[in-house]
Parts: sequence; structure tokens; C-alpha cells
Amino acid sequence: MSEHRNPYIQELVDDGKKDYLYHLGLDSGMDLPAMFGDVKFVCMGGSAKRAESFAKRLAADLDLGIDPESLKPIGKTERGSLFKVGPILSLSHGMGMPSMSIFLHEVTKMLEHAGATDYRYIRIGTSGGVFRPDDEKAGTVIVAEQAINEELQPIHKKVKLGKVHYYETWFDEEMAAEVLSVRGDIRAQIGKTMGANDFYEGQGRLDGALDPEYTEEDKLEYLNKAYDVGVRNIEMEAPELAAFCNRAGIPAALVCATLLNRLEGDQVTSTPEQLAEFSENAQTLVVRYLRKKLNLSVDLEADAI
Ligand code: R2B
Ligand code: URA
Repeated sequence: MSEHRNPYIQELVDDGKKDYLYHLGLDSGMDLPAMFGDVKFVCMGGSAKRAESFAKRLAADLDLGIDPESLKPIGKTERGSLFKVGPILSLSHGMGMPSMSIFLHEVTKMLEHAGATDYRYIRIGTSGGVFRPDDEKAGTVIVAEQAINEELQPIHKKVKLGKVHYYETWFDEEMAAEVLSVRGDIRAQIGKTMGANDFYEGQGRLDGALDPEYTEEDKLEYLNKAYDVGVRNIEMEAPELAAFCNRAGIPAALVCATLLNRLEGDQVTSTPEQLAEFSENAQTLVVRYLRKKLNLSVDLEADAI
């Protein structure tokens, strides 16, 4: 079996040439097997700061004997930050699908060069909830079963050489169920996650800089349509992540905190403390899942906020 999913990369490696992972600041001439051969989970989120704080939290919570303060980013940090905590990577991918796609390609090639096997990807993100009254409220964590694009279709469109290609957007059903199973006292549910190409008009907001050329009524009609096809939250990466992992055959989960209810408004008005709590709940769910997968005990009441 070839080591690389892409035959062109296989050829490059077979020809003894280096593969430059430009945005990570790493290359295949480094001892990637020693650095990353044991990786089993790649946890990722948009912000470099969160990649670091999550790595520190993993070091503190996973009984791996790693001092959180000893953690340093690996590679370069201009575009994103990468940390390793035992068999887990904590990586930032920036905002939006183009940025995430770059990191998905490079981290996947990195793991291939390293000879890592049976690894899984988990995005821990933030999002806007789409909740009807008495349904759920801001703070609820959504574990995605499928990604929906901004045209409310369960597909990801990718333009290659000027032609549109369509890819499936399912997430790994077993992983989603396993993440949800450790929710304990954390408000969490399975739902579909819409990934838009923009935070403002692409998510039907009325509070961008430009006249949106649609009304509050149009917005609510759209968000209600989204709800009716099963969307429970909106962010900016879901279809790219799902489609990439489906094509690569990598099991993946998407676990997002909801910062607000989009059926109630557009602005993110919670305090920094509340926002931190919401994000931490999504992280806690993933830490519990990782503890379970690493055969460590899981306390379903610990750390929930
Ligand atoms: C969620 O939050 C970011 C925008 O604020 C974006 O990366 C996303 O998907
Ligand atoms: N991130 C998004 O993309 N949308 C929101 O509404 C909140 C966070």
C-alpha cells in the first residue's frame, strides 16, 4: 500500500525529493516519524491562542506526565500554531474554508510522512445556534452529524480547474455518538452544522458594513428553512472539513459551542467570561472523549461550567 493518498506526493517522495509543508514551516526532510509517528488525534480550532490553551489543558488533564508550561509550538507560527501532547495534536486552522483546507492538506501529508496510522480529526469550534423557543439556548454544544452548505444543501462544492465537483458531507456517526455519550452535565446535542463562506451576509446577518439587500423577514425565513433541514448551528468550516475527511477516509467530528441564538439576533453580546465558558464546554466534551479513547477514567461532572 502506498504511504500517500496523492500519487504525485508518492512520486515526489520516491524520487527522493522533499515535500515542503509551507504553512506549517516543516518539511519531509525532518525526522517527522520521530516527531509525529505516534499521533492518533488531531484537535483543531480557528484561533492560535485556543490551540495553545487547549494543548495546555490536555497536558493538565490527561495524566501523560507532560508539564503544560513546557509546551512550545512546533514549526512556524505566522499562519497557525501546532502543539503536540502525547498522541494528540492541537492545531489552529484560521477562519474559513480556504484557510482550513490548507492546514488539512499539510497536517495530513505531515502525518503520512510520519507514518502515523489510524488517526482522527476533531474540530472544536464556535458557532451561532439556530434554536427555536424552548428548544435550546446559547451555550449548547452541537456535535455535527452532517455539514450543510450556505445553499442549504448537504454537499460541498469544490472548484478544480474551473469545474465544480460535489463531495459528501457526513461526519463519522460513531464518533459523534461517542462524543455525545460523555456529555454528562454539559448541554449538548447532535445536529447539522451549516458552514458559510462569510460571517456576515453569508450567515444572513443584518449587521455587516454594507446594506445587505435583504430584510429581517427574509433573514428569518432563511434561518427557519435552515432549521427545517436540521441545521442547529452555523460556522465557517464544516463542509470543507467533512468533505476532506470523507475523501481522505479519516474519521472526523465537529464539536461547536454556540455563542448566541441566531433566531434571536446577530450580535455576539455575551460577556468575555460567558464566551469563554461556552468554548470551554465544547473543549470539556472533547477532553472527556479523548480520556475515554485513551482508556482513562471519565468523570461526567468534572469541569463542566
Ligand atoms: C467560527 O468562528 C469564526 C468566526 O467568528 C469562524 O472560524 C467560525 O467557523
Ligand atoms: N462563529 C460564526 O461563524 N458564526 C457565529 O454566529 C458565531 C461564531
